[in-house]
Amino acid sequence: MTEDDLVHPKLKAWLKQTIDLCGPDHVHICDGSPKEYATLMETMVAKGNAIPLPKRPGSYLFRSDPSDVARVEARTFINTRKQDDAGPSNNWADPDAMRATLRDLYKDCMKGRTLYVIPFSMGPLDSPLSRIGVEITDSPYVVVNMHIMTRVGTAVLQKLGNAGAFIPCLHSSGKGAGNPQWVCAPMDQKYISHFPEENVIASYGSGYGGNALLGKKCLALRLASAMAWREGWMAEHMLLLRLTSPEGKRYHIGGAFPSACGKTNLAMITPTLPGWKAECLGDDIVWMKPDADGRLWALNPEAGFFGVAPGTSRATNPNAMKTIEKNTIFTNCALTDDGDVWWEGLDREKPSHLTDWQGQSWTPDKEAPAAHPNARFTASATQCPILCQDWDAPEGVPLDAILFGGRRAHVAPLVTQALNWDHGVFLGATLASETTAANIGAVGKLRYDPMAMTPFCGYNMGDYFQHWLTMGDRLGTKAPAIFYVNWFRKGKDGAYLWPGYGDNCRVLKWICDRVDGKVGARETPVGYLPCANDLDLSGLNLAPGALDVLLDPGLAERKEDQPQLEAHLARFGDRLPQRLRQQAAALALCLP
Ligand code: O2Y
Ligand code: MN
Repeated sequence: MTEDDLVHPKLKAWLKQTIDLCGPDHVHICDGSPKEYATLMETMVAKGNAIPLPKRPGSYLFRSDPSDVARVEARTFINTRKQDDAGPSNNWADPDAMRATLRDLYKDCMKGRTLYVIPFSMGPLDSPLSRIGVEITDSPYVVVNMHIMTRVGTAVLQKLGNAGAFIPCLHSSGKGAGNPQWVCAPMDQKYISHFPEENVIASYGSGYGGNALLGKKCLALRLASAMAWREGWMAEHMLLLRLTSPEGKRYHIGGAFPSACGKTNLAMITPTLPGWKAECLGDDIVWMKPDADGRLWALNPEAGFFGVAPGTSRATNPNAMKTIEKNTIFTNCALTDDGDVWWEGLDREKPSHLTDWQGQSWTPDKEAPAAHPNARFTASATQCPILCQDWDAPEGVPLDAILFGGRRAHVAPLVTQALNWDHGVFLGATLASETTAANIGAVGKLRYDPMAMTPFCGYNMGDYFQHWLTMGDRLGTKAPAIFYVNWFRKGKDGAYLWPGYGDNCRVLKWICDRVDGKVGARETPVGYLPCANDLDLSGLNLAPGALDVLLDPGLAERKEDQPQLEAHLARFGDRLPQRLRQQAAALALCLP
């Protein structure tokens, strides 16, 4: 297919304008076929960009430039006409000024390169919830990743017809001259730009992950959250799973967790309780919409996983390990001498020799890790052994429960149920997590990350909180129940009190019982807590006294958090909904 075969006048015009601006040598319109994927990989192998992995059929290792290894929040912008509409959680730039800056950077940036046009759908093509994007990029690495992470190709163009709506997503790795294996621009020239008032995305200077695979964080979260606000649905940073009880009853659970809280592990949980079955519907993004039946229906708009490799192992996530046995793209992992990938946390024994993520010889005496801490795997959802058969059902699945969770050594109990929807929104709005070595910044520092959406909400977060409250009003008694979980509470000796991983199903079971009204609970100012006997702890050897700490509402400790919590809420100024102020006041009154 060539530009001349395109039948959509707006798409044709945008493509022509982009070709004129970026000046590529060639243009390739992606059909999304396996042949296209194979040809691109062959070309990248021939150029030394991709390393085939003989131990994993159809799999390749890529190494990025050391300066281009993660999403760059400092270079991510929301460009609204009024600064206040982007809100305090976003970097803002005036749309006209940003357009002018980008125009200069994009000018002739694709000289000597091929411009790829990637028509993609977020969500199944036959779903009314889905949205179509077209990414133009000069990175073949982006094309192969988009093949896995989204639905790409000719069928999308057919669905678009000659008048369908699409979101233009322009990406260039930038004009950087340094590294021929991974082109990118210096940090101060990187721009991950969103224009929510025009539904346009423009990214320049980074070829990595969320900065470059524009369907994911840029479209499916930042732009989609703003669209959802305008149109009456929700775009959330959540995992989605189905749990089936031994009696065969199904529960669908969404969960919002900041990074380094085990979101992918929970999405692919192997329950330790006999008879319980978990199926994965998604590990990162959920779109939700009230249906005619009054319930909230949920859908994962992605088609793959872009997961963190370090820490993933047969012990922590056996289902992820099976997912990535073949047809997987690895980025910034270490390479073993027999041609496999390796990362910290994969197994107890470190290999005696590796090639590290920067291509250097590595031995265990080296202090620096062999794999980059943000090394990634890209794998199709269809390779997940516990993928739910309804993962691409056009209507999604009806949601029973929403979890919020963070990493807290103290303060937050193992699980609480919100007292009502407004209280649940307050729990989400005050979601806080302690940083780990995997985050940037000091270890153990408390960060508020409302609904785990701080880097991903494409509009003013005060308005986002109000949108959550409004959705609750609309859903009424059919709203999913909201819970707050914390798998990371520690005892006085600094050891974790809860085993986590597959044993988290014990908490999920209590949640399902609460949804069904099968168990009572203890009402406290922070929510309904399980009575000790209602948690199924059969076969579990918790340390003596551990359960008392795990189920302690932590009121005295919360008192210490109060100044930080108040400062966090104050950031939203007069856009903070009155109903959340009331929740904060009610909590403050109950603290010792
Ligand atoms: O560093 C990146 O570009 C990846 S960020 C990411 C990838 C998959 C799922 N979640 C995230 C995130 O930052 O939340
Ligand atoms: Mn994420």
